[in-house]
Amino acid sequence: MLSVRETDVLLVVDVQVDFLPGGALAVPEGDAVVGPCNALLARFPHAVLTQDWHPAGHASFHTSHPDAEPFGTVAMPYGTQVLWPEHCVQGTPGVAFAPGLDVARAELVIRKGYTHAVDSYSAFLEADRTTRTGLAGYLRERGFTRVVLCGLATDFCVAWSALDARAAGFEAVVVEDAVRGIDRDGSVAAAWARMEAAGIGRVRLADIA
Ligand code: VGL
Ligand code: ZN
Repeated sequence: MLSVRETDVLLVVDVQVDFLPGGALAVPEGDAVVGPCNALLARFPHAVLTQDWHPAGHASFHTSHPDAEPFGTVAMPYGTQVLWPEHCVQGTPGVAFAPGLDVARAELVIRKGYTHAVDSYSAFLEADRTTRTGLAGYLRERGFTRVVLCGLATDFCVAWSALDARAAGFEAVVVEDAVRGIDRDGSVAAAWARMEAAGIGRVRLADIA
């Protein structure tokens, strides 16, 4: 059970056209999170949306590396990078929020992944684990103490954002029926295990009062 507090902020992660079925990097059942995210947007007093926001030719795209396949990996200065199909490119239709998402309830949209040579699954810290997006400072300045997460994808942007929220000193809770994962090589189960080990809560929509 989770009782909503005035110091809670809902973080709606990457509910964008390219992550929906038919999109450039479709998450299985990605469209199933829109209704639950809207229910959460109606329930929580404050909300922030994130938007994956890559420049054309971004280093996380397989097309930016000679002979690379989608979902392969490459060594980057900051570690191993999964190579994705081109997705969420600034100025394309796929970067938009999912149709029907109640974006009007959001007080802030935080964009990430705009640095050409560095990816950013996390809404807090880029993949170099050094460059900050400013979100932790914003949440702290607003007096929020707990971050409740929903959206896409469980095993990448949701998990990394939840882990970094926790590392930044916030409580973090993921709403399990308001997220969906990409799930490559058991990555969804691994993400839940990492989140559990970090003290991140896991609730269902029906458990929120
Ligand atoms: C995401 C892979 C690449 C996500 C974003 O939103 O989880 N995954 N870019
Ligand atoms: Zn991305």
